Amino acid sequence: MEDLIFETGEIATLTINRPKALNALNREVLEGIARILRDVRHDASVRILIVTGAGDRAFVAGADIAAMSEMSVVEGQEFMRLGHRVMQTFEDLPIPVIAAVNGFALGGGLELALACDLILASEKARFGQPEINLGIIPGFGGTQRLPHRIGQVRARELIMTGEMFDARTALEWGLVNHVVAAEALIPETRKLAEKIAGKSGFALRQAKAALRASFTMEEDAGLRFEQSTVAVVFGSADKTEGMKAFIEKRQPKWQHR
Ligand code: DAK
Repeated sequence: MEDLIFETGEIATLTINRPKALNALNREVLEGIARILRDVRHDASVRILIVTGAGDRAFVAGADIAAMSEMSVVEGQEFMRLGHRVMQTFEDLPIPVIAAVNGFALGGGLELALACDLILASEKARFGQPEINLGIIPGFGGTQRLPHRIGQVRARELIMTGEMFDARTALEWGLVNHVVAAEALIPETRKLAEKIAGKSGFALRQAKAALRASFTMEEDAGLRFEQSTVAVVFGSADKTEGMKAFIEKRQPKWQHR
């Protein structure tokens, strides 16, 4: 599919490739992403996934407005379900996902970034939930994930005004992990990905699942989930190796990649 470029490997990269429409998400693109994520889930050789947008203007400028303008209520609901499923699949992937935000991340584009584990932004990145300006509201999880990440106070203002904010503000608000020069975005994202790819894949999987519980569970249930998850990690070969390597003052050799 031309609108998506997938480069596999230990560090795989998925590029949304519709630069003429600022990489807006239509049904075909979302279905294509769903297929790629299904393959990634079953491919043990992929250890980290990077998601980015083609061109130098946009990560993803939102759901495709031209396509949505033609949709009936029923079609709109199908589209919304598809979008939600894709965002949840990113969150449920057993490997870390890093969004490399190279430009506009608006509406469904910000929602896509919010479904990733980490976000690196270029200095040119601009974020926002401008749906209110189209007479709608965020439809791919933004009303839930945005307040979770940046707090109710800021999320309410952003969703009600539709205003954009820049990369420095996103950093200050704790939405993005790092802001880098535009030309350094992909190299820096890969550097971070390599650092994480050097860890135990099993421990990373459990960490991701436990972190997700902080979003999906009440605190008490989440704390119990962590206890049972850490018990599983304690039984792993990588726990034995990690601690042995520390005591022997050498680098660990992970079994679970
Ligand atoms: N969809 C489709 N095309 C888009 C687009 C989008 N979201 N954003 C930009 N484009 C297209 C433009 O139409 C233009 O196409 P041509 O006219 O060249 O054919 C091309 O990309 C370049 O854009 P501009 O000419 O507008 O470029 P500017 O530099 O002047 O402005 C901009 C850049 C990012 C500020 C502007 O393009 C813009 O405001 N874009 C729209 C951003 C936006 O509103 N995004 C949120 C979309 S709504 C739901 C399901 C999902 C959702 C909600 C509900 N249910 C089914 C209920 C999610 C909604 C959204 O994501």
